[in-house]
Amino acid sequence: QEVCAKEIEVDELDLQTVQAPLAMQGRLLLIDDDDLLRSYLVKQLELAGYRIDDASDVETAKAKLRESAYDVILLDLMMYPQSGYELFDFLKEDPTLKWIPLVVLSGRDDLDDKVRCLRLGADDYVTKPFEYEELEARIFSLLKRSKQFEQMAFRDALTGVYNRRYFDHHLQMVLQWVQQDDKPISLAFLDIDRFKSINDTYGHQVGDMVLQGLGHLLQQNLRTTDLLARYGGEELVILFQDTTAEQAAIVMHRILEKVRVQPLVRAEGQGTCITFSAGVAQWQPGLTEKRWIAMADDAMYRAKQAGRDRVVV
Ligand code: GH3
Ligand code: MG
Ligand code: MG
Ligand code: MG
Repeated sequence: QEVCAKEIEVDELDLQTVQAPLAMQGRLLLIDDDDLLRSYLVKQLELAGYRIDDASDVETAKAKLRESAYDVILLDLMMYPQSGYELFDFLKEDPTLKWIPLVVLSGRDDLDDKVRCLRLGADDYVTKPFEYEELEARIFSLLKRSKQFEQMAFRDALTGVYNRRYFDHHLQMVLQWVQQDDKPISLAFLDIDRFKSINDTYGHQVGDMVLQGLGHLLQQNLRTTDLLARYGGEELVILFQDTTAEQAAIVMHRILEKVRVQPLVRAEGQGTCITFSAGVAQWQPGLTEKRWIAMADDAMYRAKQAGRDRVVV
């Protein structure tokens, strides 16, 4: 049965992506040991629409940076026991963190500090005391740039989810952190079942919409600490922080139950549902990146072999 592309209506409920104002898309991390300044800035920036986390020392900041994705970092220099400078190396060594715009908030209006910070990778240097309006405007401007950069370098153009490049970088870093941490961490590989027949039946444009719809649905059903990326054509991968394989499988299964009945695309008033096969693998001490991916991929292959439309651990 042939369906003309013009007759395809994207399910509005599923695909309507309301573009939030820029501030609302911005997630900030504020690192400062001054409690008063911190609570003031958190309050002001939240009112302006930003999502903001804060930390009063470098170690706490590192932990937060490992857990969540931030768009702009605000960093105080004079802190105890570690100065703000201690964070520069940590950021520089990470292929994804090093791109996050960094604003230094410093009490020192000192030429040496300014030059040193900018050379080390800071994007801006603001001297305390500052006017809130000016700081906010600087954050806004950096955010605009970083959103554009992220879109081009780290996002998949079709679905908007992270791309393979970002995923590979991120996984590399996660494996360095995971050695020091005893929280479980799991990987899920997902491959759409018989996707070729969707393309053959409805055309590539509908196939593309199905991919977009699936990306959107996954994003809505995952936590912000879970990382979703497009690994290949119709293969997606999810990295679950602080999650065992069994817990990840439950999440994947819940999503599978949704896509079975919830049309991602409507063609001629008729909804097209899909199924997928997924494989889950939990990281174990000694596992390399490659082996870990292979384990999740093997589990996914077993799901296909067993008849598709299922999740295998
Ligand atoms: P299986 O259940 O075994 O996974 O069957 P399948 O048809 O999904 O698998 P196969 O690997 O044979 O085909 C994958 C198809 O996905 C072929 C390719 O045309 C399609 N595909 C890959 N990327 C895209 C894309 O970006 N858009 C569209 N529309 N199709 C894509
Ligand atoms: Mg200080
Ligand atoms: Mg495939
Ligand atoms: Mg497939």
